[in-house]
Amino acid sequence: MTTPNVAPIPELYVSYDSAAKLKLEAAELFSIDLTPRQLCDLELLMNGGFYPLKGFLSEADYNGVVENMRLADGSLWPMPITLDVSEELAAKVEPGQDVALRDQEGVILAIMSISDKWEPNKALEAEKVFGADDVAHPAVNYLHNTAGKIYLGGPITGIQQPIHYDFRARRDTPNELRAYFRKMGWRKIVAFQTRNPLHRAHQELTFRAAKDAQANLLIHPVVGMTKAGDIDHFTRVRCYEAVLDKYPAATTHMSLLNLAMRMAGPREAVWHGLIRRNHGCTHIIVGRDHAGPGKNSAGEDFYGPYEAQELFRAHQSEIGCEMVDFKQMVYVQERAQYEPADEIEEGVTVLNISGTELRRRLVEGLEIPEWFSFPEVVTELRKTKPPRAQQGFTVFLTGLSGSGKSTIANALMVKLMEMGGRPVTLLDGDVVRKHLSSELGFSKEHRDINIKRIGYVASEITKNGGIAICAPIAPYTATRRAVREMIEAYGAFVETYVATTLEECEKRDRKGLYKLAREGKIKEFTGISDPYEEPQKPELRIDTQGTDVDFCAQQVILKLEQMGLIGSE
Ligand code: PPS
Repeated sequence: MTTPNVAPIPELYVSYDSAAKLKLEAAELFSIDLTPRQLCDLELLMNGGFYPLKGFLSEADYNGVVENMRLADGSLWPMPITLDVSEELAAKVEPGQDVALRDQEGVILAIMSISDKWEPNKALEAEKVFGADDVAHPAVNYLHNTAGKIYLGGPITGIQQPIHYDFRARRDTPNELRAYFRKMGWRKIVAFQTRNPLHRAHQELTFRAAKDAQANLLIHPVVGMTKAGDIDHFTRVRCYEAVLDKYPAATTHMSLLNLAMRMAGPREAVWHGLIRRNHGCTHIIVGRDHAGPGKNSAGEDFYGPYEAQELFRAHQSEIGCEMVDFKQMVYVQERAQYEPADEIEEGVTVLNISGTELRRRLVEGLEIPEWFSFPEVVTELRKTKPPRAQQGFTVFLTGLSGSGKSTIANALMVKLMEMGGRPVTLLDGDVVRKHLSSELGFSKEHRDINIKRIGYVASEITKNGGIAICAPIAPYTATRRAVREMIEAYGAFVETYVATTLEECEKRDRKGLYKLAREGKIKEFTGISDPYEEPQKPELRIDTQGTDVDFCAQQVILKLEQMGLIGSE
């Protein structure tokens, strides 16, 4: 295979002088504020990480990519890189128009010349690209519940790179990496893609992969967007830095990749290969279940364990980056060393700690042996993952109006305050509507905004080690899920369905609202003239009928205890 890192890769940036001028002109244009995912995509579009793309996909390119992983000109590209916007925004722009693309602080990063505007068939995109139209897949969920309805496509003129304040020295554009490899005289480079901390087995396998290929090693972790619940990139980078010292000096390099992953398994592996080729790598390690999204809604894997490797192999020559098999390394106790799992004779003792077991040990503050991970890595992980009983969490009570959410929430708050240790904040439906959401009504759109505000506040409380108790109606599954994702990035989310029936709520009618709703005097009333989607898999379901508040609150306390969220530290 030729060494792809000898020449620079085309970027979409204009020269420094033109950029200043263009920026002034762009200030006059209609602006689009990019979402975090679009910002990640834009960075890699502009710096050549997504070469040969010249901008967000046009409709013809999009159709080709969705259908058969090819741009309209026939080149291989597996992932739709699309600029999704709301219908409202789309109505304000037309093909032929230039728009300014800004980051979340309003800094102008690029100009896009809109060539296409269309409404995509998202169900088809989900089926073809991600393998199923199932919102258990994080990218499909994003597609249906976060992404806008309309796509804009067109070439990009890059003005400046997105700004990063963290780990600047560790971030490289494809051309910076290519230049580094040239300077070091590295001709063969194996990339290791990861979104997890490296433990000893990873260090052994990457080292061995590079040795076998007689190549240098690039640890190339994703720091853009990974899977909800992953360890934050600040912690991970500190862990990677600790592991870097364990490789022989001058053979290994680490660089951070601001990619927004889609967890698309096979297609994602091909995409990762193209991105690494663009960054000057000649090889990439692809393992079992590469970029796997977890289980589908039927509890099965979305992709076969080796599907990613198969698809990669089928397109390897076009990708321009060779696949290196991920050799699973296991620890052999008798010989006190790591060895490839497929080379071990019968009868020896193989030790392993699964990801789930590691999380359990971290959560419960238990020992993590040195043969499994480097002590420096464990120290970093423990700093961000203190035992559960010291972490923040959110109890999210959902149910019909008058179901008893507020009463249980108040009793729960008092009990938790009595226990002490963590600050407790109650975000009751009515109270939130008074202080945070006073301008909102009860349309679906307004309810969603209201719940996302609650979710945001609760996630901040959780992040900072407190307890948030929320008690809104929160009638929509997708919105509750969005809140769960926000919170689970920092701590536990205890969805508690207060399952009082509509008949019972109406019978109690504590605020007299049901009567008014029946008379049509209150519109869009949950349960009467507006939907309530029952939680299918809440952490806890409380039937309030025939029980008193104290007992209901006690059930929550017991659940928290069972989850290790309260109790001994
Ligand atoms: S939502 O859907 O989660 O945003 O609703 P939430 O903010 O929890 O609602 C708070 C209280 O508003 C009263 N109320 C209504 N509820 C439902 N539908 C309509 N149309 C409505 N209008 C007013 C109701 O008393 C809710 O309080 P709770 O504590 O749930 O009884």
